[in-house]
Amino acid sequence: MRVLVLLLFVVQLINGDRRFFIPSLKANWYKAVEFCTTLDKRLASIENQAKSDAIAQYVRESDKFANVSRLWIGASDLAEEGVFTWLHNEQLLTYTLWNENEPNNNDKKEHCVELTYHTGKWFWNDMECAYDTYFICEEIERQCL
Ligand SMILES: [Ca+2]
Ligand SMILES: [Ca+2]
Repeated sequence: MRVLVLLLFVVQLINGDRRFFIPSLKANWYKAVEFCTTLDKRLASIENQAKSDAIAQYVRESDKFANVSRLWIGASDLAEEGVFTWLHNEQLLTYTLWNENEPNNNDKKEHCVELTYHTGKWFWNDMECAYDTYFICEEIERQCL
């Protein structure tokens, strides 16, 4: 059993965090949602600090980090202005990591949430959904029946 755990740990180290995936293409938020779905995944949600840290680490270790400074995640206020919810369960965001003065609904056009990297950290920003950028998909947890 210990050997197995150790082996899994080593595999995890080699492969990085397999929960997440950043496709090598840019897309608007809607296309990003669709693309993750076609991979049998979903646009990532970030419900807590641990997940936020895991995603930050995944991006840092990915081969795309040099190119990626903005990433769509699966939240928006498309249903009701100013009320941000997670796409997959329509729940209000409880944990948030908004940048200073965000979300600002700039030009009254910003309804989709992106991760943005600057000054060495990731923050959230509301952004125009039509903007083409990278995005992060995550595995969908499945209940064992
Ligand atoms: Ca908005
Ligand atoms: Ca904004």
